[in-house]
Amino acid sequence: MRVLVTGGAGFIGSNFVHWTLAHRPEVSITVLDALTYAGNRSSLASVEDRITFVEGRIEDAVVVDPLVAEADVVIHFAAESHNDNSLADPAPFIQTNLIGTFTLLEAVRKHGVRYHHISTDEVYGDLELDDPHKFTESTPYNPSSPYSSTKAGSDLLVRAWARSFGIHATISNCSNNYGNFQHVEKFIPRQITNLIDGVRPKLYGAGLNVRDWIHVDDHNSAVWAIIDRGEIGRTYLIGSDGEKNNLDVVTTLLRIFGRAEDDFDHVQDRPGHDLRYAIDSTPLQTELGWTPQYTNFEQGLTDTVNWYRENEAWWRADKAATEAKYQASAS
Ligand code: NAD
Ligand code: TDX
Repeated sequence: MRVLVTGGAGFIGSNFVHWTLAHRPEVSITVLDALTYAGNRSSLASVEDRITFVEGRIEDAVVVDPLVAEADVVIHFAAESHNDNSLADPAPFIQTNLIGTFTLLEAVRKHGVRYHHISTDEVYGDLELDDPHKFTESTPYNPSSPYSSTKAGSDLLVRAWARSFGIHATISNCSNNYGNFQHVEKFIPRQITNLIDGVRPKLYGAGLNVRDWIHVDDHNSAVWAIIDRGEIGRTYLIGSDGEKNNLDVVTTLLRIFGRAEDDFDHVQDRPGHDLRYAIDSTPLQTELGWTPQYTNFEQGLTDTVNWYRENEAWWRADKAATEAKYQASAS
């Protein structure tokens, strides 16, 4: 099987490449990635000789068309992925998440190639803290930010191309991922690298916002379950019952670092900050037989802390630039 992985130099895409090479030796992988600020070629350094890497943009039909033509499956991870950046400048989100997805869809339509679309639970908006319902595949779309609205728009393009043109597509909407190779702009690696540098973690607002954390390897094993056994045309929600509020995550990290549990700063809240996400992944578990492997969040977090401690060369160059960006948007 030949797979085209867009965004394979990013956080989840690079983990997908490593997971696939470890578990699916029959698969040959081509990565298409623009190496934006979020793409890091060194995330693939240990497997460079086992994959084909193409540097290019998903909006570029001239690049995309021949790569799709020679693939059996396209797995589309590439995106502008950070909410805070989308508030500072939405333009790249429109370009990559909407125009880029459109370009890929046109190519899979032309060449009749199977397509899997990676998306987020943020398309459903947010839940009250005491809402007994979680997101399901029939929850109405209600995105809040420029990031989540462009992801919602890209999902709707996929649904329309499946219905109108009969492309063979599936969609997955996953909750917040954590693990190795995540950019230091994101919540967990930002706080881990702050703590390594002796800087206090930064919590937006009161820290009561809830995210449904899943280890990136569990996300990627679910993606393979959908590619292998998913029903064409369906949307699957991926989550592993990992709801935690941000304050709990910060205090767990402080404990792992042996620091006092109040050794953090409250900083200005994110505008429009979604309160809570929660996924019901029952169909994935009962119909496709998927089960998450990382059920102990504190252990998964400890492993992730150790990875950032041991791989400072991977993140150090991005840290100062990322903090400068946060500093500029706060002033
Ligand atoms: P990321 O920002 O770490 O990586 C994105 C990758 O896409 C980078 O390598 C970047 O260079 C590449 N890219 C960006 N624009 C491109 C373009 N125009 N053409 C080609 N390549 C381009 O993102 P991530 O966190 O790994 O997220 C991957 C996917 O998973 C996204 O679609 C995101 O919406 C989705 N998702 C993420 C999470 C999460 O918690 N991170 C949760 C659910 C879904
Ligand atoms: O410094 C911080 N302090 C803080 O309290 C940062 C960067 C974040 N936060 C909060 C905001 C959120 O409630 O932590 C939570 C997680 O923030 P992010 O890591 O920015 O993730 P989120 O906005 O929830 O979106 C993530 O999950 C869904 C990914 O970035 C998306 O790509 C994915 O779709």
